[in-house]
Amino acid sequence: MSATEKTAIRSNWTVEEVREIWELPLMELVQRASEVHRAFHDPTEVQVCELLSIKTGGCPEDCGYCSQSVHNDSELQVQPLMQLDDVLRAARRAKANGASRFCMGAAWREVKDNAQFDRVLDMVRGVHDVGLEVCATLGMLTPEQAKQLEEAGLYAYNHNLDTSADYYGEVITTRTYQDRLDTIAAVRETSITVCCGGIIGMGESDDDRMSLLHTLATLDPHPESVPVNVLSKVEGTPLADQADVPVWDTVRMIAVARVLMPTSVVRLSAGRHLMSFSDQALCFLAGANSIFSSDRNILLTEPSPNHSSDKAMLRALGLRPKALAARPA
Ligand code: SAM
Ligand code: DTB
Ligand code: SF4
Repeated sequence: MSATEKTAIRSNWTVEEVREIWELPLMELVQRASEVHRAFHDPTEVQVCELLSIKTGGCPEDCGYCSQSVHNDSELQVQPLMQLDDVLRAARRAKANGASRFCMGAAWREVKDNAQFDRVLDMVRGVHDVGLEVCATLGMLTPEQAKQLEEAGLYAYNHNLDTSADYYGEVITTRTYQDRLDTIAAVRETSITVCCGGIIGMGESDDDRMSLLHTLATLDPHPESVPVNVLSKVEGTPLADQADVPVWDTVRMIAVARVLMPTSVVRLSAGRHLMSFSDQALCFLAGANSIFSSDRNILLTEPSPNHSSDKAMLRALGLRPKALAARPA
């Protein structure tokens, strides 16, 4: 790889170029991704994020992977929107545990202009005041709602494309790929950073994975954060019986994302609870530089490694949690 290739940030990748990178022998690919990673990031740092489900279950969307959909038969207990104080208490705990980003998730199809959204805006202001990067994932947004979140101090908005445009309809029928792209565009009109990625292990083909990466890497600019989720198989959902994802597939997905989107933070997200420290070490070598960690062993509703095991892992690997650079504006 030439020095120019190492430093070029491009949004004009062709599908053929993505395939060429994808098809590299795995260790060659990891080596290349690692070089890109080192050219753009401090390879000893990992961003630690904490997730909190602020409104759980009862979601009208039919996402085939999700425990929170009313269309799925999971055992989940529905919980209404949390109170502000409880959220702020969780944010302070997250900060004490070394997290630099706090992400609030709501099982909503879209944000509605009502008292609940006003409460979420208060949560954004409050978590910002705790001194953390505030992220939210609340479903679809209008441009006006994105503006309100920006004014409240939101740092990032998570809205995943999940899979390829072609495979999308196999997983979700209650909204379109274009709906997702429209919300991402609404966020882009503000200063809020975009967190957008997907899930592997839903029965999609390699072509679908490449297509998702191509879509993400041809957004201009690239999403600042790219979560790579491995399906957490939830009993009672249509995807409960999917095959396990070999770690090599996760490593390949991360490495190609790293090569295509050099400046983005690539987050090793759902599914990490089933990975050994050495599996995760390979993912960090391949360019992952962010994780979700939890003090309750839970992501939103599914299992997560906790802060103490993650601290032990980072220590063993000679990695350290990324500090907040400066208080976000
Ligand atoms: N309702 C909002 C939405 O869908 O955008 C926000 C919450 S939703 C749970 C956030 C993301 O989590 C989804 O887009 C999906 O990519 C991921 N996710 C949900 N359930 C998952 C599972 N069982 N395994 C892996 N990722 C999952
Ligand atoms: C993302 O890409 N992964 C996180 C976060 N963004 C919101 C969510 C993972 C959810 C895993 C399933 C659960 O805990 O319910
Ligand atoms: Fe609802 Fe989000 Fe779950 Fe889909 S992923 S069912 S939109 S909570």
